[in-house]
Formats: sequence, C-alpha cells, structure tokens
Amino acid sequence: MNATTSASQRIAELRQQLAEASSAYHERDELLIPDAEYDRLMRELEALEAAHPELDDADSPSHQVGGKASSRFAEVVHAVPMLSLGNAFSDEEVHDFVRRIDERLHRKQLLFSAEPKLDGLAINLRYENGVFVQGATRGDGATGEDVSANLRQIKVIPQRLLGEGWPEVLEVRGEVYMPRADFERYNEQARLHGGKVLANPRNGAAGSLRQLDPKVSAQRPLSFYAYGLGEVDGELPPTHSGTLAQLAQWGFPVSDLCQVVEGAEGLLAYYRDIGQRRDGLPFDIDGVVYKLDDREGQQAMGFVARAPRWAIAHKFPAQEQTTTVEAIEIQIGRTGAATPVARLKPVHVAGVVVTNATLHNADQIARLDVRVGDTVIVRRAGDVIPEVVSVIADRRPEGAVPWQMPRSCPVCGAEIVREEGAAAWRCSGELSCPAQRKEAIAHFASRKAMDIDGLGDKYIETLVDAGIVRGVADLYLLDRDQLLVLKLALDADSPEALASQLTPHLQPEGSGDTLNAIIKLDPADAGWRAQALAVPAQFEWNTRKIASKWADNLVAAIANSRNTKLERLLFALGIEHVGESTAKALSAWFGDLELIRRLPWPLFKRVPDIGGEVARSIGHFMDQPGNQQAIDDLLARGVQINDRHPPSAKLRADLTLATLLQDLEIPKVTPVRAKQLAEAFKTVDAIRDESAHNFVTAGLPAETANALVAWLDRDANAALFSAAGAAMQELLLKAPEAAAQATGPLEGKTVVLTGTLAQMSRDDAKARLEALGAKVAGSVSKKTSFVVAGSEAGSKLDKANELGVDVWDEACLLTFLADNGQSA
Ligand code: 5U1
Repeated sequence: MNATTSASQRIAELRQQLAEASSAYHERDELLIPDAEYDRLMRELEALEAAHPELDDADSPSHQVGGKASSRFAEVVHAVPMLSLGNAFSDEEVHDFVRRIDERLHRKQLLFSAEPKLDGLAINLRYENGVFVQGATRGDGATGEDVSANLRQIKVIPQRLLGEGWPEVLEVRGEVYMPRADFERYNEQARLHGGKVLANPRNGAAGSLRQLDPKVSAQRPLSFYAYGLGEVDGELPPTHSGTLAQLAQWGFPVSDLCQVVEGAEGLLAYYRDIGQRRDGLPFDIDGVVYKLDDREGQQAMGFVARAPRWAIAHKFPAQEQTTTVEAIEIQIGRTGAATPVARLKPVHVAGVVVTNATLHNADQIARLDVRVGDTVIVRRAGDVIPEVVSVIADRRPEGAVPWQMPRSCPVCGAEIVREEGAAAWRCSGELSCPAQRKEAIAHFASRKAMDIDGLGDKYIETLVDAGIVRGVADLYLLDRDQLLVLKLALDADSPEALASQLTPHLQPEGSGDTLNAIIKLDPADAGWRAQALAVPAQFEWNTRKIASKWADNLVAAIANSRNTKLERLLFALGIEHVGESTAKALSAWFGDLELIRRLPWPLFKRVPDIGGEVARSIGHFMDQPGNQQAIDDLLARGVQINDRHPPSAKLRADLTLATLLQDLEIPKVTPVRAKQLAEAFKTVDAIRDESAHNFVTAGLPAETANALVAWLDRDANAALFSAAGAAMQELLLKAPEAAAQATGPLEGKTVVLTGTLAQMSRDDAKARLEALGAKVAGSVSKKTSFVVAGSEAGSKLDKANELGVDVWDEACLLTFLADNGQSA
C-alpha cells in the first residue's frame, strides 16, 4: 500500500467518524466523542487534506459548519450564515493568528475583544423594529431550526428592546447555556422524582432548546449571553466592543468578562487570567474567543471556508477525554460507604494523568450502564474527583456484561448491604474492616461511647498506622510505655529529636539499635512516627519516671472504660443506625449483650422506634464474624457490663407469635393474616412444616398461603424463621421473672419521707413504696419525684418547696397505697 492509499483510507475513516459525531451532536444533541477528540480528529483530517490536495472534497466535514437542521422544527435560512471559529491550542498558534492579521493590515496597534467561550448552543435572535420575531439554532450554518417558542421562555432574552435607536432589522447572536448550579439543582430534582437526568450543562441547554413542547423547556433553567451579529439594517458602533456595550443598553445580557486587550501578549494574559478563574465561574467555558475589535479590519480580513480570519477560539485543556474501563472496583470509605471506582486506561485530562474515576454509586452505574471494556468519556474539572460522564455505546466490545455490586467487601470480606431506598451501599464489617478502623476506633473512644478521654484522632491515626491497634479491643492492650513513645513521637519534629528525647531514659546496651533505627527514619516520610512506634517493644527503659500526665490519664481512662453500661457499649460498637437512643432502648428491652448478639433481626422490631431497616442493620452487624470476634476480644480484655438485667417485662405483653410473624416481613402476611395464622397454628414449628393447602383450609387467601410457602421454601428464610421462633421462646421465658421484680407504678421514681406519719411507721411506708418500685432516698434534690411530708416536717419540706418538688401529705399516700394493693 502506498502513502496516498493509506492517507486516502485514513481520510475516509476520519470523514465518516467526524460526520457521524457532528450529526449526532447537532441533530440529536448526542455526544458521541468529547470535544477534544473531535478537535484532534478534525486537525488530523485538515492536515491530511492539506498534504493531499488531490483527495480534497467539498463535502468533507472540514468544510462544513455544523449539522443539518432537524426536521422536527421549521427551517430558518440564515440571512447571514452562522460561522464557526478556528481553534488555537497553544501560545504559538495565538501568535500566528495575530501575525496573520498584522501582516495583512499593517496597523500600529492591534486591539482585540477577548471573551469567554461558553459551552452551550449558538443561536440567532431576530428583531424587527425592536420586537423579537424569530429565534433559530445554527444548524449547518446556512439553515437552522426555528426554536422561537422555546427562546421566548428564557427570561433574560428581551422580547422588546429597551431604549431607542435600534436598527430596523437586528439579528443578535450568542450562546444559550445552563448555569452550573441550576444544572446541579435540576439533576438533583430529576433524580429525586425519577425525571430525565441531564449529562452536562451543554447537553442540558441544547436538549432543552430543542424540546417540541415549550412548557418543557420553560422548566429548564436556561440563560443567554450575546456575542455577535447577523443581519443588521441600520447603524451600529464601529467596534465589536462598542457594539456589545450598545447591545447591553438595548437589554441583552453581555458577559462582564469581555475585555479589550492589545496584541498577542494581551490575549495570552487574558487567557491565563480566565483560565485561573474558570472553576469559579457560574457556567462552563471551554476556552476564550479573540476578535479583532474594529469592524473595518474584520471586513478586510474576510473569511476562510469555515471561519472568519479575524477571530479565533483559544481552547483550554480539555476537561473531558475518552478512555477505556479496565476494571470496576469497590472502594470502602472510612465510614464504610462502598463507592464503585472505574480503573481506566491512563489518559491525560486537563493536564493530569487520570487512571481512576468515580462512578458515585451503583445507581449511577446502572443509569450509565458502564461495563468493563467500555469506552467512556471521563471528566475532570478543577479539584473535583474525575468522573465517568457517559459511555460511547457503539464502541462496546462484544460480550461486555452489566456490572453488579459485589456481595462482599474487598477489604474485609463482610457482606455489602444496601439500605432500603438509599443509593449508597455499605460494608457491614464495621469493627473488623481495616478500611473503617480509624473511624470505628475514634467513635468507640468518644465521650458518649466508651469515653476514653485524651485519645484524639492523631493518636489513633499513628497507633493504627504503626499496626499496634488493629481494632477497638486492642486499645485495652496498650501500655504506658507505648503511649509515652506515641506522645513523644507526635511532639517531636524529627526522628532525631525523638531519639534525643528518649536517650536519657533508655539503657544504652538494650536500646542502641532501636535508637539508631529511629534516627535513620526519613523525616520527609509522613509515616515516620508510626514507624518509630512500631519498635518500642525493643526499648529497655532505665527509668519509669518520665512524667507524662497525658499517658497517665489515658491509661486511667482506658482502665475506667472497662466497666461500662450496656447502652454505652452498644453505641460504641458503631452499628449503622444505632445511635445513643437506640442503644439505650436496646439495653432497656433486652438487658444483656449475650442475648443481643445472638438475636435474629426481626426480634429487634419489638422495640418501639426500631423498624426493619435498623433491625436488619443490627442483624447484619452481628452476623459478621469479625464483629463477633471484636466483641469477644473486648470481653476477654476485661470490658464488663455493669447493668446487665433480664429482658424487659414489656416484651411479655408485646411479643407474640402474631407480632413475630408480622416482624418477619413475609410477603402478603399482613397483621390480620399474621393474627389468623397464629390463632390457627399456635407455634412456629407448626407453621414451618405446613402446606399451602392447609393454610387455605385454615382460612388464609390462596395468595397469602402461596407467598408464605414460597418464602419458607428458601433455606435462609426457613433458618431465620426457626431461629426467630426459638429466640421468642427464650425471651418469653426470661421476661416474666423480670416482670415480677421490675414492674410497679413507682418504677424509676425517687421518694423522700419526712416528718412523722400517723398511720404507719417510716420503715413501713418505705417498704410499701419500694414494693411499688420506688427508690426511697434520704435527701431532697431536683431529681426527687415527690416528698411525703408527715407532721412537723422540717428542712426537707422547705427544700422541696424551694425546688418545686411535689409534696404529698399522709392522706394522699394512704390513698395511693390502697389503690395499688398496699393498704396499711
Ligand atoms: N464569545 C463568543 N463565542 N463565540 C462563538 N464569541 C463567539 N463568536 C463566534 C462563536 C461561534 O463566532 C463569530 C466570531 C463568528
């Protein structure tokens, strides 16, 4: 094959690819390839055509302006063609642009209007005698689409011009765009209400304008900036900048970023300034546009096929590029959130090599239908994490399969679970997952959890990085020496400074090697402190007297935290959805960690305010062997619960076969059906082995009977059913004992007796009050529920009055005791 044949083949390929991309973009608002790639392919085509003039063709995309007008809207033939712009990608190309003008015009001074290049849709607005009569898209530059009705919905576009002196016919050109914040807001709402999510602000603008129903486009937050002219029948200022100022006076929005600058240096300074401000602008721009400012000069420069010679677009590095997805992996965040990440074939985007891009969540993957092997468009804007924007569907390799969220955490192997109705998935290995370790330990130690005062984030970070603390239970293995070295390391500026702090306190024979190892650590390595800490076992101290109040206090705080209440420990475990009040409720209702860690999740639903989601979350947590191991380790290392008690008596009244059937969330088993089943079959065992026929015979609708049998047919459900039944029996057996000792109308009340009672002794009154659940105290405080005052009551009565505590006389007490079976 000779050079011309291969060039001709490549030219044909390029023409086809570019023509397809252009018609998809202009006629269907579809982005087949990102702009940067389109520009690159176009340049390759132009270079080949220039090198092989014999292969040139008037139909080549290099000679076209845009796409054909779509047939859905009426056609508008532009009175003056709508041109596109040539591109510059380097300083050199900007110098070339200025040089070409300079060489032709020989001016002393070249002034340019410099403007932002908005990423939207170019339109032409026609005014006759100051009234808006028609608006059209660019289409192929010669013929566009009549989108007047949609343009009338854009508030910033004047329907009538302000002021006076407008030409009889005035065509104003500019860009319709969607501000970024409006785009985000629009998509947020669309996601919430299941509407169409827009791919990016530009697609949003283009798609909105080409809605056939103007009511739809009225709901899209569109805006507009004017930047040029079409047909004009009348006088206008002689410069472009003057014209923009005039347009602003007539009511057109003109960007306040437009500036007049001089020569190539002025243009490049403008480019850099806008480039720096780009991420902070309220709209997307893909470059800046330079235009020779005086119109006479523009006319002298004229046009080449596709663009004026007096203007050029200077593009910013592309924020979007295409690449391929090599893998989709899951990243587990500090709080357990599972985020899918695309591993990409490395690609340069906006000056940085991108190898990973976030896919946000499983819903986003499903929406985009991203698959391993796909060619995708990735976007990187400012400091934002690169993201996959869309898939180029027709480049999908054969056999690419839809992606599915893995069932287990890639870090710890625990189950990955999804909350009902939520977009996010989470690793349920909370305590045992290394990815969540630091967060889990910080939460465990926090004030409302185990209250280990002094163990701040930076200490936890270093202890975990050093491998000394691998889980919450390891906190109970820390000794003072380790904490001391930790403190000294965190206070020291360098490994050398740490070594010199330690030296006087160590035996030279035993610790010389260790100190040398510390000194050799690299102070520039952020992990040097953790590395230093990884060696303290080799220290040989010659004194235990290095004062460290922090280490002493922390050792004491860790020791004190061993003796704790069940609700604190439950909260400290960091179970998803188990905050302080849920932990308190769990403790009050079940009273025993050993019970809670074994209970099937439906039983938790008996606790008021615990629904299916929270109950399942507790169940998932306890199902993970790593979490169970962490609890075992805590208990083995001396953590003790000091308020263990039998299950609440309230369970006795509330937990029945009917409520259990309801809590199991079996399809079609409504509360009424659950009651019916419980009455007919009495036990879990009887239901488990029953046939659909017998359920129907017992009066259940066939639909319910079949759903129940199908549900029980699954091994996991059958196992849950049996376990839940057994747990119910156990709870019911334990709860009545609690009921006998723990019920009474004065449960939780503190009563103080004062003065002399006529009908009974104080001891007698105390015993009766205690039998009803009260605690009888010796002094009055704000916490006192009421004071019983006999005759000659003294200071306690005064105190009660002062604090506003209720006071009962003896008659009141006697009535209350009689009403509650405690007559004198
Ligand atoms: N700001 C701006 N954008 N823009 C796009 N000015 C501008 N001018 C254009 C285009 C296509 O074209 C004329 C110079 C022909």
